[in-house]
Amino acid sequence: MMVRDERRFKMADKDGDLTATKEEFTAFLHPEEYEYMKDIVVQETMEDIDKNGDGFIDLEEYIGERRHAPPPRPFLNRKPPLLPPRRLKPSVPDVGGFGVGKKPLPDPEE
Ligand SMILES: [Ca+2]
Ligand SMILES: [Ca+2]
Repeated sequence: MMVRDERRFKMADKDGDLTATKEEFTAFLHPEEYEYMKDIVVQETMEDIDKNGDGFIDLEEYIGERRHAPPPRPFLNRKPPLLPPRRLKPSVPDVGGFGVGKKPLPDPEE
């Protein structure tokens, strides 16, 4: 898991200075929302499903993944507050994270 986080962090760190800007950190947390992070999303998802590590997902691995995977439990995911959970499974539609963090803030300047 540490290796994966490090790899993903480096992918999100566009300028390679090993320091995450707000945008880079957002890309790290929500790689599926960033085009340049798509490869790592696919790679991580495949690694999750590809149990025997042959680089391919066969039907059994795919079905087994779906059968044994626990249902999405947003509050069980490691996440910072006010952000919806990471969704790495492409087959799971984004349900909007219950609107967490999506509520528009009132702008006192306007
Ligand atoms: Ca950076
Ligand atoms: Ca396999």
